[in-house]
Amino acid sequence: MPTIPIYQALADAFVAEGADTLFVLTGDGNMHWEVAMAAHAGIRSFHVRHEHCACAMASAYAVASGKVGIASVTCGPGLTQIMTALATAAQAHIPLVVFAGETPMHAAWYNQHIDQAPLVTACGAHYIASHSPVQMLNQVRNAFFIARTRRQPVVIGVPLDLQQQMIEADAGYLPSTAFIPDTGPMAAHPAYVAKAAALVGAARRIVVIGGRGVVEAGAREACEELADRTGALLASTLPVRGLFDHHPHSLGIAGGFSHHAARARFAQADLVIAVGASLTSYTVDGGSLFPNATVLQIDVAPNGLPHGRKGADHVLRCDALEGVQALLAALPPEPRSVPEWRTGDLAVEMAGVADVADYTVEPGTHDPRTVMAALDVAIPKDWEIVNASGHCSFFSAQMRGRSAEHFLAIREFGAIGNGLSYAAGLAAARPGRPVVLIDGDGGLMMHVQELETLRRHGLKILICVLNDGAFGSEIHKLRADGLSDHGATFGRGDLGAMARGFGLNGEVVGALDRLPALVEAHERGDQTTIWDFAVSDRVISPPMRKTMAKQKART
Ligand SMILES: Cc1ncc(C[n+]2csc(CCOP(=O)(O)OP(=O)(O)O)c2C)c(N)n1
Ligand SMILES: [Mg+2]
Repeated sequence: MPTIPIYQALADAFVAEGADTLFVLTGDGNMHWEVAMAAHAGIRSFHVRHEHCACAMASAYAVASGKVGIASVTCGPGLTQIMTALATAAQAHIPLVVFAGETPMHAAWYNQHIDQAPLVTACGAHYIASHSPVQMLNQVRNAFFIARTRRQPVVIGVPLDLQQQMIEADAGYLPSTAFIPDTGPMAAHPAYVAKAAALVGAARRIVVIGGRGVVEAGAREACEELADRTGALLASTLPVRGLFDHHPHSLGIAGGFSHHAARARFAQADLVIAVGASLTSYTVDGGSLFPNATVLQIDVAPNGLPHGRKGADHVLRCDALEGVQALLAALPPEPRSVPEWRTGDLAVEMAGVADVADYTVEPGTHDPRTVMAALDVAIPKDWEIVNASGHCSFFSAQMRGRSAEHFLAIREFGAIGNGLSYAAGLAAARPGRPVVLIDGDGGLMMHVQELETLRRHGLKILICVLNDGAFGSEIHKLRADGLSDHGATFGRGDLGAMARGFGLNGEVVGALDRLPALVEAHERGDQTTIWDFAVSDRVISPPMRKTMAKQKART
């Protein structure tokens, strides 16, 4: 049997697991493995400037491609850099495998040594310390098996001296997919379907909320049929925003980011049917969105206590499509007419601005709502949209008529600074597709070094910055408490000039009527573009107003 270095065998096993795209920053702990990976035909490696971004890009790649995301970092300081991205991936149930080195097994001392396992497990990820040459490839299979079946990030640590040892080349590696049982779709229990049908029969004002499970199961049309049969309205969670936008009785987003017209309807709902949605605190807006509704949940993994709050009143534990179809079969075949609930003017109301509060903006600044409305008109409806974080994300989430498949938002763990990485991961997953990132100035600046990565790898992204010159989320809360906002205000530098400094395109956008021409210019170009919109820091989003009201009530 010929022998090869362990790092080579490890790379071969990753490729056998279907790895095709790698996000990496190299050091002693992973450089040999990375070169062995890159030597495989068909592997694309994105070399980034900060390990956090490798992990965050791989996360977005996994979400956008449906594959396991692959990132790699070196041992010690490389690994400690990815804590935030790892925790986010764990909370978002993103399948990820991170190849990390470990410091040498046989050294008396190594300056980069740290106990890696507790760092990784504290983030909610799984750690595999791979120290046995005999088990080395089995551990790669275990890592991918766990990532795929538990939807959990896994870090494999292999000591860098061990990586150089020789093992027999194994041509018969069987990937983890060969071991995942095919259980078929999960069907609903008939007795529970009958009870669900009775709940639906007794309700008059129903809202069907679709989540990620609807997209994954291909249950969108079935949900619409359920709504049309029962005279219900439709809504979606934020991650699949736009799911029912084309439907005349859609309320858009359910949750803290709801349109004011949707919020008023939700308050009157007497039954919410949550399909493939885990009823997070975001979706139920901390429990305040539909206080008068009974909740029926159709989900493969219903949780009775999501985010510390009561989950559903009745549950169908099954796939989204199976459950909705079973419920439809148990309901009267004739569509029910509920004219007082399905009023004709909903679509007109929803087409209006999501928040109508009156604010006067300072001269030389835009109202972020006006910017987003203009962008929504100027940017073609089928472009990929990445929603980032910060106060401004309320405004950017309000774009309409864009399908859930072309929208990416990973909000778990609540970190800012991921927008660029998520847009890059999405662009890597969908080559040739136009990608738009809408981010705040603070979020963009946190990992601005990745602009260089975008340029070097030719990733073309349109970055729209809602630039309030501040950490908006902080200044509004500080002001509500009567405290100085000096530590969260930075002023509005020229982010267009900054982009040009990176060899990209960019400008400060004043007159919004230039947007159609600017979209055309971006389409013609072959580089990332930054549009810097100076937005007022006086316009406050509804969720922020709610937070501020709570702060004021406290004092
Ligand atoms: C990693 C991390 N650090 C700090 C915070 C606290 N934080 C939440 S929003 C925010 C401001 C973001 O600023 P920007 O991207 O400009 O958006 P804006 O709120 O101004 O619209 C900060 C600092 C966080 N959520 N995550
Ligand atoms: Mg800001």
